[in-house]
Amino acid sequence: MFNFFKKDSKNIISDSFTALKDALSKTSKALIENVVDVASGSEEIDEFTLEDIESTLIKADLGVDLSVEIVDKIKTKNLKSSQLKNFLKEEFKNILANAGPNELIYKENSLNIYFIAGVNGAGKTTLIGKLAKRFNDSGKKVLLAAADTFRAAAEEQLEIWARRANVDIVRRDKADSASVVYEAIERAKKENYDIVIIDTAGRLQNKFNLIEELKKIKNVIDKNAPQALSECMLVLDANLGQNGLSQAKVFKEALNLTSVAITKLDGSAKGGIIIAIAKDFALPAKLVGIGEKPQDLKNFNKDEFIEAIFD
Ligand SMILES: Nc1nc2c(ncn2[C@@H]2O[C@H](COP(=O)(O)OP(=O)(O)O)[C@@H](O)[C@H]2O)c(=O)[nH]1
Ligand SMILES: [Mg+2]
Repeated sequence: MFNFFKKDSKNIISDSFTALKDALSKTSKALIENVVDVASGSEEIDEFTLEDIESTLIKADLGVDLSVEIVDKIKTKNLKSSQLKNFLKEEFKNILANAGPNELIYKENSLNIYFIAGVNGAGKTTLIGKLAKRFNDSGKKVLLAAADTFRAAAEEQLEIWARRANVDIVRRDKADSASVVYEAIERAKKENYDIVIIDTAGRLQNKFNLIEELKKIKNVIDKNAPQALSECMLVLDANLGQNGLSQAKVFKEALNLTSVAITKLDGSAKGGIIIAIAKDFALPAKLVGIGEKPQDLKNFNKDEFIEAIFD
C-alpha cells in the first residue's frame, strides 16, 4: 500500500490541521460541547440529564441506535459529568478504529479502479477531479470514466475536471454507463494505466433503476478486471445527517462498499455522521471534503478528527 497523502509529500498543497479544525468547529459544538453543557448542572447525571444527553446526541446526527447505546453505557457505568468528555472520546475512538483502516487502498504495479457512488449533488465529480489531480501530480497515469451518462452536463463537468487535472477521460455522450466503464477498463489495460476513476449517476428518485445501473457497472468490473477494484466508495454530503445513514443503507445493500467519503464538512454541524456510519455499517471514512478548492479534499485521519472535535 502506498500513501499518496503523507504530510511530507511535496505533492500535498495543504494538509493543515487548522483547516480541518475550522471545518469541524460546529460539529465539535453539537457533538461534544452541547452534551457536556447539558450535564454541567451537577456532578451526578440523573434520568432527566440522560434524556437530554440522548436527544442532544441524536440532534448531532449520531443516529438513534448509537445515541441510545451511549446513554445506556453512561448509566451503567454510573459516570459523573466530569467524566463525560473523556468517555465520549474513548467511545468515538473505538468506533472509528473498529470500522477499519482509513488509508485509501492503492496497489503498486497494477490497475486500481475507484468506483465512486452517491446521490446527485453529494460531491462525486468534484471529489474525482481533486483525486485525479493528486494522483496525476504524484506521477500516476489516470483515466476517468464518465459513467454518469444520464445528464449531459455531468459528462461535461467531468471533462472540465479531467482537463484541469491533466488526465484522460472516456466519454461517450449518453451511452450506456456500463459500456463506458467497459471501454475505460479495456483502454486502461491496453495502455497501462495505474488508475481508473468511475463517476456514476445518482438519481435517488428512481432508486430501483439507479441500483440496477450501479450493479451492472459493478459486474463489468468484476468480469473484466476482477482484481482491480481498489475502492468502492460512497460519497455522502455531511449536511444530510440522518438521511445520509439511510442512503448508506441503500448503497451498501446494492454494492459491496469499502469506504465512504464525507463532503461539505466545512460549516456543517453534522460531522458526527462519520462516527454513525463507522458504527452502523462498519465503513471507514477515507476522504473528507472541507471546501471546493483542490486542496480541500483531505485524507481522513481518525486521530486528527478526534483531536479536532475534542480539543
Ligand atoms: N463547500 C463544499 N462544497 C462542495 C464540496 N464538495 C463538493 N462541493 C460542491 O457541491 C456541489 C455538487 O458537487 P458535484 O461534484 O457536482 O456532485 P455530484 O452530483 O455528486 O457529482 C458543487 O457545487 C460542488 O462545488 C465540499 O467539500 N465543500
Ligand atoms: Mg457528478
